[in-house]
This record gives sequence, C-alpha cells and structure tokens, in this order.
Amino acid sequence: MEYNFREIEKKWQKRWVENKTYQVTEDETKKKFYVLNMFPYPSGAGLHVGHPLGYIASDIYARYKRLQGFNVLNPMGYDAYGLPAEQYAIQTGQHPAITTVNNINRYREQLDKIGFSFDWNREIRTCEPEYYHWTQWAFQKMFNSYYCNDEKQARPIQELIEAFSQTGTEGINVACSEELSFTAAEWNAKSEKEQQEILMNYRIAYLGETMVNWCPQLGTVLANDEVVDGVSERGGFPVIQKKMRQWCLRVSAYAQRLLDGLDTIDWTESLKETQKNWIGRSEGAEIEFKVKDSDLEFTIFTTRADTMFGVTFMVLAPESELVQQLTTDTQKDEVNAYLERTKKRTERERIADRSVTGVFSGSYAINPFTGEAVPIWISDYVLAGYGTGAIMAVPAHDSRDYAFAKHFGLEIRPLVEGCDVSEESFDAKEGIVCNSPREGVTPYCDLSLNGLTIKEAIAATKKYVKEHNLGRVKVNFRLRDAIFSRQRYWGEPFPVYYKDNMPYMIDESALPLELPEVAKFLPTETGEPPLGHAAKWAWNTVNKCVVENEKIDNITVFPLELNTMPGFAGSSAYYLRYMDPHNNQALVDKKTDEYWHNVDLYVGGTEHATGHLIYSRFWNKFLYDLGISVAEEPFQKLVNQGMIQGRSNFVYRIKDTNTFVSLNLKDQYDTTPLHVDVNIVSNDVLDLEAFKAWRPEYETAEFILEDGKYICGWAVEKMSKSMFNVVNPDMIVDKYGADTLRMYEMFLGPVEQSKPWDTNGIDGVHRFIKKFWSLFYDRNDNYLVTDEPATKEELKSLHKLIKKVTGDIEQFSYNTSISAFMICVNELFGMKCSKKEILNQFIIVLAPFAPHVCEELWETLGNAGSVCDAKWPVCNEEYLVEDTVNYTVSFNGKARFNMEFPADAASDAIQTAVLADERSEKWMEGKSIVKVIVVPKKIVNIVVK
Ligand code: ANZ
Repeated sequence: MEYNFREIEKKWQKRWVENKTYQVTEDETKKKFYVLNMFPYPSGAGLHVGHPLGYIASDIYARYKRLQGFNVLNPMGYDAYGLPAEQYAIQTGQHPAITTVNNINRYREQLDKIGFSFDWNREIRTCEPEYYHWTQWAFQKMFNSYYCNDEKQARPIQELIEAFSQTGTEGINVACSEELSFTAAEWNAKSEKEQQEILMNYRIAYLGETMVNWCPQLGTVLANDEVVDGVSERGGFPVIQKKMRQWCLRVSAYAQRLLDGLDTIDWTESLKETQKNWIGRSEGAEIEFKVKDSDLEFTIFTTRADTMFGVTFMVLAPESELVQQLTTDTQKDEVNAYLERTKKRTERERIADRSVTGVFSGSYAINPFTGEAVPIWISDYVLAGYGTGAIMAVPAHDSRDYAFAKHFGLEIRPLVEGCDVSEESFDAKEGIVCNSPREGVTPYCDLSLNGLTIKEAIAATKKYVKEHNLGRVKVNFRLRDAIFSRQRYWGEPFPVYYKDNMPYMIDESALPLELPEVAKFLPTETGEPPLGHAAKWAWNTVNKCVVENEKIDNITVFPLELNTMPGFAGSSAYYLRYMDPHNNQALVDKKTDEYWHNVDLYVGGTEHATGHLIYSRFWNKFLYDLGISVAEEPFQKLVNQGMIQGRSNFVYRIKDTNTFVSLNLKDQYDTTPLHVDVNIVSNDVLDLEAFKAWRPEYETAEFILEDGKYICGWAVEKMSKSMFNVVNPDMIVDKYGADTLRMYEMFLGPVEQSKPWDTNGIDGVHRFIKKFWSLFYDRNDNYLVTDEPATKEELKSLHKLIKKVTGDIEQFSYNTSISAFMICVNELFGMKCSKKEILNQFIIVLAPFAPHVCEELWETLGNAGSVCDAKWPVCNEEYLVEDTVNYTVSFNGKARFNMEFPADAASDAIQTAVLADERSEKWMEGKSIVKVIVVPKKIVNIVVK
C-alpha cells in the first residue's frame, strides 16, 4: 500500500471530530497541563507558513504531555477586535463583524488542515458579547477598586470612602495620581460630584487627564508607534500632544509586584530583562525647592541626592503646571513660543532626540542645602510623566544637564573643586570621573560627604533629607498607567454612562453592553468617536437597557460612553476564559480555575514583551487580589518562537526585452532582477509555463536556459506579499500532507530561532515518512509486520530514539528529534526490522510530530483507540549498554590495532588474548615485555624494550 497522505489525513481529521478526541474536561484523577498559544488576530491575508510554527511546537508538547498521562488543555481562539477590520470597513463600507467572521472561517479551515489537537469546543472570540461580558466586568471591578500599598493589593473602593468619611486622608497609604490631603469633615462636606472627582484619583480604572498623540484629521488618539516624525503613519497627518480625558488603568500600582513576579517564572533571561527595564525601578529622593521671592515651592526627583552641591539650575517639563506660575512677565512670549514648538513632539521623539532646546522662566529656586538661588529653565528633555516632571540639574555629573549647560552657557560645578570639567573628562555613565571617593568637598550645611563613595554619599544625603524634612525617600517606576480609551468603533464598549459629566457603571446584571450599530465607522463631524453616530446609545437606568438617544433626559436616561477599549483589553484574561468558556455566571468557575490553575507553557512572539505580557500579568494580579484568579502569575513557562523569514526568488530580465536569463549566465548581459512568485519555483528551478501564465506581460517571455533549466537567484527577506515569497501552508499540505508540513517546520531549526523558509529540504522529510511507512508495507502491498521478538540491536535502536526524543521535547529541541527519527528508521530499515514490538513504540514517539500517519499505523497494528491515549514509552537503559568494547591496542604508547572484547571481560583475559594475537607478534619481535597496562573499557598498552 502506498503512503496516501491525502486519504489518511482526511480520515483522521474526521475521526477526531467524531470521537471528540481533543475535547477535554476537568478530570480530577489526572494531573493537568495547560498549553497556550498567543491567539491570532485573523487578518484578511490568511495564514502563511510562519504563523503555525509556534502552534506546531506547542501542539507537539501538548500531545507529548497527554501521552505522559497528563490531562492537557490546548485551546485556540481569536483576538477578533482590531484596527485592520475597522480600516477595511472605512474603505469599503463592509461591516467589520462580517470581515472578521470571514477571516476567522478562513483561518479555521487552514488550521484544521494541519491536524492540531485544539479543543475547539472551548473556542473564544474577543468580539463576541459572551466573551467581552467579562472584559467589561473586570473593568467595572477595577473602577470599583483602589490599590492599598500597605496590604499590597486591590481593595474595594468602598473601604476608602469609609476611611475618608471617618479620618480623611490621614494615615492612608494608597496608589494615587496625585497626593491629596483632606480631613473627614472636608470630605463629608463635599458634593457627590466633588467626591466622585476625588475618587478618580484612586480608582484602578480611572478617567485621567493624560497627554496623548492626537491626530485631528483622523479624529483619534494614536499609539506611539503609529506616529513617525510628528505625523501619522497612516495618511501623514500632523499629530500634536494634547491633554485629553481618557480611561486609564493604574498599572503603575502593580510595578513592584510585576517586578517581583519575574523571579517566580520560567521565562528567558532576555525577556525578563526587557520587562525589568520597562518597569524601570529607580530608587531616589524627592526634594522640595522653594521659589525665590514667592510662596511657591516644588518637588524634584533625583537618584543622586549627593549632588546637591553641584546644582546650578533647575529644569521643568514644558507640560508642568508650574510653568505658567513661574514664568515672569518678561519671559512670557519666549516661553509660550517654546511651548508651541514642543507640543508637536511625541514623548518618544523627545527621548530619542538629543538636540538641546529650552527657555528661561525668569524665576529662581533656592537650594535647600546651600541657600543659593539658581535659575529655573524649561526644557523638553525633562519628561512630564516621570518623577515629578521637574529636576535639579547637575551639569558636572549628568550628561544631558551638561549638554544643556554648555549650550546655554550655564555654570558647570563639579563636586570636587578643581576637577577637570572639559568634555573629554566626562564619562557619560559616571559623570565627571573624579568624584569617587570624595576629597575636599565643601560640606552641605552640616553634612559632610568627605571620603565617601557615591553610594555611601547618596545614602547619607537621603538620611539627611529625611531627618531635616527637606523631602522624602522615593522609589520611582518608569512603568506608566495604561491609556485605555480608543476613539474607534471595532472594540469593546465601556459599560459606562455619564451623569453630570461624571462616569457611572451600568448595573453588573445588565452586562454585556453590546456594541451598537453605527451609520459610519468614522469620527463624527463634531469630532466625537464613531460611536457618536449610533442613534440608540443611551442608558435607561430604570429599565437597565439601551435606548434611543432622543430619550436622554439626564434624569433617568443618560448618554453612554463613546470610546471603546484598546486591543489589549480582550487579550488580557483570555487564558482564564478558556478554562470555562461557556460559563455565563462568572468569568471562570472557582473550582475549574483551581484545577487548571495557570498556563504551564505559553508560546508566542517576543513582540509582545512589553505590551500584552505586561498587561495580562497586571490584569491577572488584579483578579488574583479579588480572589478570582488563583495563581499570581498567569504564564509559568514562556517560549518565544522565532520568525520564519521568506526566501525570495528572482528572475533576470535583459534590459528593454522580455527575455529572461538564467542565474549563472546573467553576468553576460545587462539585466534587472525581478521578484518571482516562489510558488512557481521548485528547488530554485523556474516552472516556465507557470511563469508565462503568472502575469499577462510574461505571456510572451523568452528564456536563456542553462542545462535546459532556468535557475532563479534567491535572497532571505521578510515574508510578505510584496516580495512574492509568501508560502501558504495549504499548498504544502496539498502537495506533501500535514505531517510533512509539521515535521518540516520543526526540522528547519531550533524553535526559538528565526530562520528562512526554504522548501528545498521538504522532500527529505517527506521521504522519511514514506520510508517509515515502508517498514509496514512493501511496494507490492504486502503487510510486513510480524510478532517476532525484537533483537537486542533493534531494541537498542528504539530505546536510543526514546531517550533522545524525550530529552529533546523537554527542551523544545525538535529539529534534533527529527534527525533521530531519521537515523532510527534507517537503522531499522538496515536490519529489515518490521516487528510489531518495535514499531508500536516508535509510532507513539512519532505521534506528537506526525499525528495522522501515526493514527493510521496504530490502527493498522490492531491497537484500539487513538494513539493520543497511548502511554509514552520509557527508555530502558539496559538496552543501551554496549555488549562489547572496542579496545585500542598500543605498543610503547603508539596505537597499532583494535580488538573487541565482551564488556565484562576481565583484564587478565584481555591481556592474554592481546598477547596471543598474531598482530602483536610484529611489534614484539625481538623485544621483551616490560609491562602490560589494561585500562578497562578503553585501551591496552604494552611496554616493550
Ligand atoms: C540630579 C542628578 C545628578 C541626576 C546626576 C542624575 C545624575 P532614573 O534612573 O531614570 O530614575 N530626572 C528625574 N526626573 C526626570 C524627568 N521627568 N525627565 C528627565 N529626567 C529626569 O533617573 C533619574 C534621574 O534623571 C534624576 O536624578 C534626574 O537627574 C533625572 F549626577 O538628579 B538626577
């Protein structure tokens, strides 16, 4: 029988569905294992061969764990809200829901062909109300929570309200946007609206005034990476910095826990490092500075409190509220002109740009240590959102302050008098180098830092600051709160209505609040988000339902929120929903959650290092505080799969002709290289007829061939439509079968590495499967398998394989496993081994990689049930023990020949046999033996004289 992969794969894919082979339940008798892929955004282009790489890798692991007896959860779903569908809708009028469903169907069809062990019964789509119900629900919980720094967890906002009404802000230690201070009497005297405004300062989901990249023409806020050189990436429209009231999530409250959690999870060091830098913990001090001739004072954040003596000016971020207060009349025009200019720059540009700009405010600040007055400047190298948005500048020891001082001719004062302050002596990291340890330093007030290292000096200064009430010790994080509003249509609606301009949550029992229909997917004429076009988008608080806008009376019917949630909303807790996807009472049932606990293996791309992987860790910690999630970290082990690059092919057209010359002859002509569709090239040989049919202009193409073939050039590039190097997995499946595709993707190289897709080797993998098949059936369809007992050699070959593959899978080293399969098949083939005892085990080990052919052969061997439920074989080391040892026989240290001995042969017997061997005679002739040394299992050395 031929290896007919088309029939086999169809048969088993159908059987798996009929038998519900991949449906999983919470089986308490088994240990669980949760495998998860980062779920895809279903784009219009469908899958290319790069997409399934991670899914195949995790599928192999999932199948392997199941064979080891684990109850494996391996779900799949779709991150279905997002910008491309919305933009397509704007261009074509096609509703994003329709495009999304079409794309999902196409993805599903493609995925089904590859033979994954997904439990499709648990599929989720983030755009479906049953799913986003729980996204909205979590948002409401965040709105109704604050973060207690003492207890290090989220608590109900009600507790805070009670504390305010009894003791005001006295003694509270909570995460907030701004430090506020009021008494209980003051709180109780406030109106409801005033109280609500104050609570925004503490809620975990809050409306905050934030600086955003605003694009007036597009009518939306843009993310940093959607802005290039001050204009929108799409359309090239100007983008300005604008303060807007947006929903935010207080991710910053969790900064320390996000940092600490990294020590408890099994992620790569580089990914942990990226997250650490993103969180950016920084220990320093906040110090108060009074403004000269004024009642005003302001706070700066510094990590170098020890440099107070070197402060020669202060700098405020342009957005700082102090700017207006501190600018003197004479400086007003200059300052305003500067502010106009900086508005146009995004924060990222400001960080990247090292050119020096700034303006003097006209005011001076008093150094609290020295009493000296120093000028206050405004410059955009100080960022509004970090620290306090104000700094003390120490140009002798900070490179940006140094550049600023040089540019504006301000004083540069080193901590050690007489120190060289030329540019050359400046070490960007350490500052001016001669400051450690300090000598001859003027004491600050009564604080002497003489003889101290930088670290000691910082500690001494901090202590002094605290004792003298000049400020406080402070830990800052670079991690910002997440902006959670988008002016888009295709996203989760906020379950929020507005009364007197303040947000209120709709009743939890009324969730989900479904996305309304709109006439247009664009912003409204008055600049409101697309939901502003919805005619029925008001909340009736009595009947708890959505009603027409004209019913708004602001008494019982109120307008609903027009923003929608961002892309990361739906992907932040999806792993929890897979555990219990059909539950309409809760995000996840507690017992079910306790069973699955968290994701044991998460596979996905590194591009999510600082987005999704921070947000979902935050979201999970919040749910953990609420007692919903049972594990503090959602993803125990994380593997990042590499990218599959495209391998492009080129043809060479002779200039001004329609003649194409083969690669190795092209230098004889003046040619232009052109990309050619890789799907009409095989092993770099162009299919001439297919080429002519590819495009009308090539219909009359002529060719100059070499050896009767047209050889194409090639290069490794990004896999993209424009390079014609996109390989569709469907094509590979049609031609070679899913098992070959799966094995070939893994054979390309280590999972974590990026590598080019190169179809040239695929035949080899396909031949391997055929050869494996031929151990079962010969060419004449004879069934070869026998019940004869296996020989030692055959068992050795098999157990070598079991050992290797088990070890490799544990380390995701699948490419080396595949080599091991090939070696073993060759060995068995050489031994003409078609014994059931061997093949049965081989099938189990191969099944995670090539599930279809293994199911078929498993059945052929007469096994009942699916191979998925077989038992992973254990390597028996006894079979690996060598029976004989090959000894090297040396004379006077020179190796002369080899001899085989049984592994347990005694040294005496070996010595006797070696000396008796006729080959020894030659080397001993006429000489006498001084000594014979037998090193067991290695060598025999004979010393002669
Ligand atoms: C005085 C000083 C002297 C500083 C010196 C550094 C070196 P990290 O580690 O990133 O926390 N800084 C504070 N707030 C800032 C802001 N909003 N925008 C730009 N820079 C800001 O760095 C903290 C240091 O960066 C602070 O310590 C402050 O400069 C500056 F030899 O204060 B330093």
